[in-house]
Amino acid sequence: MKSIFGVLIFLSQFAFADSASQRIELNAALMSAPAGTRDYRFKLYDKQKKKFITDSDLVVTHTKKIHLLMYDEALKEFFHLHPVYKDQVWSAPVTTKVNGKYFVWAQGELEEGEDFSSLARFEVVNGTPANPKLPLSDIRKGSDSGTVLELSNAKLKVNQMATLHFKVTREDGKPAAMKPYLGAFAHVIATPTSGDELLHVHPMAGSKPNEGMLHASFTKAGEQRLWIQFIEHDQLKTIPVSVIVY
Ligand SMILES: [Cu+2]
Repeated sequence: MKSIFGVLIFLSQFAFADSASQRIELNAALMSAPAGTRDYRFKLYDKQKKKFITDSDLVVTHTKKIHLLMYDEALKEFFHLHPVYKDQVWSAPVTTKVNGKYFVWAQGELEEGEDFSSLARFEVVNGTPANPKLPLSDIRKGSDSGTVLELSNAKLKVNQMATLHFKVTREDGKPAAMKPYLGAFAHVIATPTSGDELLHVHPMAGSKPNEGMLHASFTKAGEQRLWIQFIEHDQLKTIPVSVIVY
């Protein structure tokens, strides 16, 4: 049995837009760029303190100061980056090949203990055609280079805490070998199809080494994309699945 405290701790990680997210503004150097590799450069402005956030204004969460999450409107392209702070600017190299409008979120925690999750938009042009925006439906199983992830089919209701069991297996029959990624058993990043909300939660390790338990509450009904990231056999896996919230 899980205690309610465990649930609360996981939820408090990075909730949807909250007061600190309104407070911290993501000011990117570029709103649009040709496909290819570039540094995504930005500043974080604290509207309350009326100053830009430096490296020392933040505490480390899941081994990094800032987690930068980027995905396109079709919810197919996905990047989880860790910008570094230098000369008053945060930056992370990113290679985008596919055209489209992207959502970019910078997540972190202020020294005073407030989490923030700040959104900017970015457009990629002159690359391969944008992914079509297709229905996601309920697909709770996916794989990445031989590693298979499956979520249990618990029914999900809007604004209600749900428990999803999380199981990792391998196509070659070997036992799955999970190792923590960025200080967690796995990282789950979820967004509704509108793309403009973000939930970032961490499943707990389960009783078996290849199993976990994910507690999540979705604030919007409809389809949700989930990207699930973990390390298995020393390789980072990123597996997209999707669920429907009623
Ligand atoms: Cu995470």
